[in-house]
Amino acid sequence: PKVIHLKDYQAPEYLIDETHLTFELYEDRTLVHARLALRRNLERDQSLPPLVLHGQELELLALALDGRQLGPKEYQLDENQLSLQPDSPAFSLETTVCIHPESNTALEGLYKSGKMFCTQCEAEGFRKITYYLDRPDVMSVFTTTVKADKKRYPILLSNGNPVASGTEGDDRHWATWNDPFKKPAYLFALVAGDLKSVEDSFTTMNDREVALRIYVEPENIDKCQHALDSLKRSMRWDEQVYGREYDLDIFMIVAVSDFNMGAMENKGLNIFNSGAVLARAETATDAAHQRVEAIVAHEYFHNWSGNRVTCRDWFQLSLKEGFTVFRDAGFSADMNSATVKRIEDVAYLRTHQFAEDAGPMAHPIRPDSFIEISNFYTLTIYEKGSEVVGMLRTLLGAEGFRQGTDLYFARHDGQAVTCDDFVKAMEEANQVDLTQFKRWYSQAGTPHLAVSEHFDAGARTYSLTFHQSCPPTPGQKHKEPFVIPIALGLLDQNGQELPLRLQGEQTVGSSSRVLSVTQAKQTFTFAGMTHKPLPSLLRGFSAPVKLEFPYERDQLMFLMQHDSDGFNRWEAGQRLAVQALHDLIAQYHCNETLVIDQRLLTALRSLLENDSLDQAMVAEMLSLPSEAYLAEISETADVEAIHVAREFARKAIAQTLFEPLWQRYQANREVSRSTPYVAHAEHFARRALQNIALAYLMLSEKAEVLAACLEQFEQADNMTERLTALVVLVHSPFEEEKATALAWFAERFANDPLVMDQWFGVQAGCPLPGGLERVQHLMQHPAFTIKNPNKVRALIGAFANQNHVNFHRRDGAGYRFLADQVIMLNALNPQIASRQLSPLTRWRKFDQARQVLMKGELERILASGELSSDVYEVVSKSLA
Ligand code: HT7
Ligand code: ZN
Repeated sequence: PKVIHLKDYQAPEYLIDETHLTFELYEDRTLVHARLALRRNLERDQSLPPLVLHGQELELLALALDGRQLGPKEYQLDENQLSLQPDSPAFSLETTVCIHPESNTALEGLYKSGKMFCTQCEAEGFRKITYYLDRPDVMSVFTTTVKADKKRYPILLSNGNPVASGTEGDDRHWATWNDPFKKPAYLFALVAGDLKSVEDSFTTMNDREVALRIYVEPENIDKCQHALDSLKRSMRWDEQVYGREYDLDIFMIVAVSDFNMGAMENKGLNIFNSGAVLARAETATDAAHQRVEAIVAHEYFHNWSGNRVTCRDWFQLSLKEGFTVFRDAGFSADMNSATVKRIEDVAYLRTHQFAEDAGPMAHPIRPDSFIEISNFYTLTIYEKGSEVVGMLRTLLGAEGFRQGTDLYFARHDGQAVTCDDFVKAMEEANQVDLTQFKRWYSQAGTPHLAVSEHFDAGARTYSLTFHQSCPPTPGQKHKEPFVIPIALGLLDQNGQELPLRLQGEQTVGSSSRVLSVTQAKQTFTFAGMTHKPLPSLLRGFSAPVKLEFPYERDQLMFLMQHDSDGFNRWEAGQRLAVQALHDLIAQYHCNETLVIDQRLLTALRSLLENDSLDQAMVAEMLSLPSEAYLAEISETADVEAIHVAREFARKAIAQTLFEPLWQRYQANREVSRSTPYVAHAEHFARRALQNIALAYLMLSEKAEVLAACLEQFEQADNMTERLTALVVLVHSPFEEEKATALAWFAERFANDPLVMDQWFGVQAGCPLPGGLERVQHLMQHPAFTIKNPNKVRALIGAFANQNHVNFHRRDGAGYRFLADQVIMLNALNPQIASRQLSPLTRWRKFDQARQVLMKGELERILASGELSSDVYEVVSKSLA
């Protein structure tokens, strides 16, 4: 397969001003007629080179240039393109192709999800619909007519505004849509189905009425309100926080069951994985409600950051994705608890993105090359990309950042641009030079930041010295220093924040400030320090780095109680827990009796006994670092030791803190029992604490806790409480109750595929022995199908990513199982196949014996026959 390089980018030879499409949808084929108004891109030169259009899996039925049918000698066709020679700088091209959505299992291009037709064109799916310049810097005005059977497909949708509709004979009808905004083909969408909608309207900041519609299959009509409310909140927030107004007369969301990712921001017609839009109390957890809110916002925000201003090429993907994740995180923080949102995002980044950045697929947020762009919808592009935008905001301040985004949107509206253009807007709006900062775009890897301190009592100074380094990543041995914004404060013995003045400064600044670390080694000295302070470093996780500071455990306990930065209070607790867990892992390695550091238990007790704390924060602080995070921070991950140590610590917490946990549990469950479900932050917080308490309490195996758990499972009016009860039962030794609960749940929710996904996920993640056999058995369940990506993620994905002890079985059966699934998926759905591969790519993290087994499976995949470019790229880079 061909490697594509950023350095080879060239502007397009031709542009497409207008795109007129007509789709004739049938059960056994679809005909696509395209009429394109093309012209030479004079930015290149005045010559007339051949026109080379992308096209894959298309059967060409007719081709005409300026109205004249071309004969076979007048064009060249191969697997990936159609070339012909234009004879004037502006011309029209008409094509008719036949495609087969009914047998498209890759879910890219036009395909069928259940009984409905839908599309997924990002990144390069449009070329599976018609011959086209399928690249994001070719932007065109689209007019689309969809023709289909009236009864089967009463709803016919495409981008933009509806302009005409009618019938054709007795059985068929048609609708025409026009999108006045120029857009690249990856934002094209079409939907045809028997759908119902919920409707509302939104009045924009300039008093324009926008119709809002969410289309779903009829049985899901009662699960749309939360998404609709989230959409309205997103629209208002984007006006208030970024000054962005919606532009069309209608905004539509369609929920589909078969979808490779979460959702897609097609202009005016977002297509969503049903799991990212449907939510109601009885069937979706609090986490699912929050996910729906975040994804609805994310896709809506793309209307400006992605659609009005789009990417010049796919190397610039983080321009829209990193920025839009940053925007949706800001929205979620404003709608819920900002600190809890930050904690969740950082925990996720540090566990999963840091692992990616340390693995064989590591790449900068603006990659230099790729084989298959679908493989680059990564945590690095999205989550680290968002962190990079966040660092810009930290360095420039909220106001300067907003001036930068205003300039960016105004300057580039209607254009396809680069990450450099974004940074330039920030520079020019703020009169700053961000040349060094741009290394975050070009260098991969997670920087290490080792910090040391020096207190000089005589001089009354306190110095912090920062050493930054970044490990080599594929193709990048040596790294230049990054600009690392360090938000920090210094605490005195009473936990008070000290005013901060750097040596040489005249005025005393505020008690929290941002230092910019720009050199490999750099010292900052604070003046006026009568006593040695305790530093609170990297507040709010102000940069995506691994920070080391030699904190003593008592200091961490002190920060947990006194730090004014909520994120760092949590962070101190995590550091304390990691140290305590590392003790246990060391004891396990030496075959010693395990003994937990009592200080961790003391710290957690004082959290539980303090009623004035935010319950969501208490729940976060009670959660031990995950096994995946403990593996990520280990040089070599010892799966068994990590699991044993963490389970031992959980049991110690459950035993020592039984009373306060039981009290908190009962109090919160009582409120839950008497309060109808509300999807709101305060209620999320109450249930979060109740549920983590229940998970600890069940480890005691006491009869009264089992009874409470069963009561919660049976009586809860919402999925958050019911699913937690099911999870803790499944993880418990109460075999009879577990089996009864699982059977009852499967029967009760047999007709709800998204709830069945949760049922599969609970069992796939269960760390008790026999996990692989349980998963293999569940693959035979009538509700499971490997053709549905949500099912694959719920069962195979949850097993390989969340069930470490079972997946990493010593005999390698877990690895063999995953490789078998990847080989099968490679033929059906290459994007899903290559995403499922990622646990195997981390083989360097494990002991020698496991490394051999994991590599062996990667080699077996490589030798298994014809591989998609998606799977080939990940496997070959992992073995390199
Ligand atoms: N921009 C969207 C990306 C996407 C996608 C990419 C590859 C294959 C399938 C896909 N479905 C959606 C989603 C987003 O970030 O908003
Ligand atoms: Zn996105």
